[in-house]
Amino acid sequence: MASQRQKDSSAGYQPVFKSFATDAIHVGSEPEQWNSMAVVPPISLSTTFKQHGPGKHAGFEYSRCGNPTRNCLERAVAALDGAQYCLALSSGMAASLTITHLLKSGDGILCMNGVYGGTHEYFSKIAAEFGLDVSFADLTKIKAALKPNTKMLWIETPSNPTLNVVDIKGCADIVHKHNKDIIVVVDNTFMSAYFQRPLALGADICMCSASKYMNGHSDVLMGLISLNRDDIYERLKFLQSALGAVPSPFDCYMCHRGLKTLHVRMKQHFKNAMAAAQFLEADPRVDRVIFPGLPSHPQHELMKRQCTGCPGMISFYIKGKLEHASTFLSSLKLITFGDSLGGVESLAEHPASMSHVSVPENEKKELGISDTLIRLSVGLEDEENIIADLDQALRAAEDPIEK
Ligand code: P1T
Repeated sequence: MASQRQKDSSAGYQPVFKSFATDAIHVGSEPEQWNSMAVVPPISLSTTFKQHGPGKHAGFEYSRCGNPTRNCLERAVAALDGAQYCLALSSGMAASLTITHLLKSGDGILCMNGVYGGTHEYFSKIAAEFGLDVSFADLTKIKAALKPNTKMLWIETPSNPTLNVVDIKGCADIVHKHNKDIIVVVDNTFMSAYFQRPLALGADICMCSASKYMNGHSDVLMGLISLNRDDIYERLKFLQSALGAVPSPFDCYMCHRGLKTLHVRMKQHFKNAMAAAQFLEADPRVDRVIFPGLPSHPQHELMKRQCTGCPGMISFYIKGKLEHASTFLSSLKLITFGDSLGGVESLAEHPASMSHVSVPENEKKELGISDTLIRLSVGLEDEENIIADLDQALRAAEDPIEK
């Protein structure tokens, strides 16, 4: 017990921000915060904490409201996102749910077209039924999409799965000029804190599914919310505890551990993905490759201005029909055919029938989520092995297995 005593549990942590790598490894892991001087933060499993008397406690009361291990993770993420505050939730969707509870019935939420299927489903099938006025729009025409009741703008960049890059600063400036109280939220899942800093670009809230790159090992479900505004933080902190979608101390420990190698992992994801994207772009069996790091990407210049690199996410259209995509996916040997992304192992999925299955057919068509679209999450294996696997699966798909 005594060895797990935390001496400093202040939520209003000031970002250190001297160096990403140094902060990733040290912020939240200061040995001095524990009586034992542990270099690795201990996992505090206790759900309750002894209090001195009514209203008198040492910083923690009940684990849903605050937990030492979660506190360490939140301080680390805040530093990496250039934020004053961070709140950890039990999944990316739990983070989205908690953020939308900032709104009231009748308030408008403007969400960009082409977001993650689960986000689209939550906004259109759940939030809308609870009285939020949900609309989806192409953000290149953002001015026309704003309504008198718009209270929140939801951006996901690059978008899942078509990797559309949105101008965060451009959108935030327009929206805040229209009404400074509109809360601009950026889903930073794909870029991670390492490649993109939405708060520095004018966003009010940066959220992500840490189940992906931030944790990076496909073994934790987590959502993270970072922000600088005191007023929104107070409400979100209340919502985190009142709605109760909090992560376990073990998951907080795991995610905090994953963060310490984020900078190393992201550089290698970028390098491997660039090699795979160049291979696919030169391949006659592929119709079109979407990778923001390639000069052929429509928002390549914007990506270079807004981000410092690209994650391992590539989407491409295989030539042919559904049978060609299916045969490609079932022929992969090294790359795993499965949901999710952002882990050390390469993954491939079929957005039309998996991550975006809930998006209505007409919207999928408009967004380009066709039967031949394949999404890759390029991992950290040797790039030669990844490319060889893509090559052999493309070869197998030349002669597709008819279903
Ligand atoms: O799965 P969860 O941690 O709840 O995160 C939801 C989420 C939010 N935002 C983006 C951009 C996402 O990609 C996701 C989850 N995406 C997948 C599981 C997927 O395969 O695309």
